[in-house]
Amino acid sequence: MRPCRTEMSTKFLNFSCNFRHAFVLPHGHQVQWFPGHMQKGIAQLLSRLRSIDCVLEIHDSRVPFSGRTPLFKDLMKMKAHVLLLNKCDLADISRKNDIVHRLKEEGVDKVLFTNLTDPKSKVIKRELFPVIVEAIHSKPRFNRETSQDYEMAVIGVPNVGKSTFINYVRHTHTTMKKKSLKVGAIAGVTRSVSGKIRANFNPPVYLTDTPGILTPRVSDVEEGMKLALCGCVPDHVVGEDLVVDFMLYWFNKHRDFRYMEHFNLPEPTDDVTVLLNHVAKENNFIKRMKSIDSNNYDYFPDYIASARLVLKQFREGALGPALLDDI
Ligand SMILES: Nc1nc2c(ncn2[C@@H]2O[C@H](COP(=O)(O)OP(=O)(O)OP(=O)(O)O)[C@@H](O)[C@H]2O)c(=O)[nH]1
Ligand SMILES: [Mg+2]
Repeated sequence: MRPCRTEMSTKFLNFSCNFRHAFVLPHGHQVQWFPGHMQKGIAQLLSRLRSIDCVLEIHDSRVPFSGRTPLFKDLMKMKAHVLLLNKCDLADISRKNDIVHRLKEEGVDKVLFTNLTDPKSKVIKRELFPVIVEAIHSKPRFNRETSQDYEMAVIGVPNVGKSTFINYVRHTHTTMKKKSLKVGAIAGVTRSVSGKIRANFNPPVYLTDTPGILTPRVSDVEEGMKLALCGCVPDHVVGEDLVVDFMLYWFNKHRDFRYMEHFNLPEPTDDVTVLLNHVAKENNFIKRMKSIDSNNYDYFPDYIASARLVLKQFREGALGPALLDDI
């Protein structure tokens, strides 16, 4: 029988005394990704704001409280706002009510949890439009007061599922079955603000896709690393091995040793090279390099290949559902 989480945690508790209490980035490293398309996207979004009735913010439900760009919090005060916590198939949302409660305290009134891998999502089919319409009518629409149609901008940090959401809604609520937007499992697929995309006939609803936008400088290291772990920042920006190191730190900090069982490690570790070495050995990830002093080849464990595999498995939920923020 597999040991349960608490059994495992107790068994290895003495290991945890020596684990890190804070995550520190190596000197010269920072979580910073603000390419030109984000700056352009912000300008395009702001120029369209007059015709927008509601901002639909999509965020990753594994980090319900951290990583939201400050610009979105400002937009939330100006426009009707609905927060979709997406990818809830990968998140531990057993304390859903507590999450909603805390978000309410932060001024976020309308929250929906979505899983866009579920082709029969009841939330998208039944709950979404009534919640949006209610949000829109709870705020003045100014120049759009008499307008019969609803226009929304879909905003959020990169790789949270904004384009997937628009394709999904369009597919569910209209007869236009062709996918209109490009999606992908890496951050930064959408590079500019789209035109209006019809997403419903009655009432007429139009959605505008936007590029994922991050804050120019993420000052809180752990907040930035959580985004990186969820894939909202491209791996090369921080470094795959560093992102895995953060994952290890996070699991150990919460006395959650499921990584040990998943990767077949004999005991918990706080040293990322131990994990990467082990994964390299198990998967035969070997790097061949020519020696400088002889014509022979030297063989090393391929840490980058190992780190990519670990991250892929974490992000696909193979280690189980995660909630990276404390409630
Ligand atoms: N597991 C899971 N994956 C999802 C979900 N929604 C979207 N994805 C995946 O997340 C990845 C990113 O989706 P996109 O729609 O391209 O994300 P985006 O927010 O438009 O990303 P940018 O254009 O880079 O800002 C894709 O591989 C989607 O298949 C979900 O609910 N669950
Ligand atoms: Mg996109």
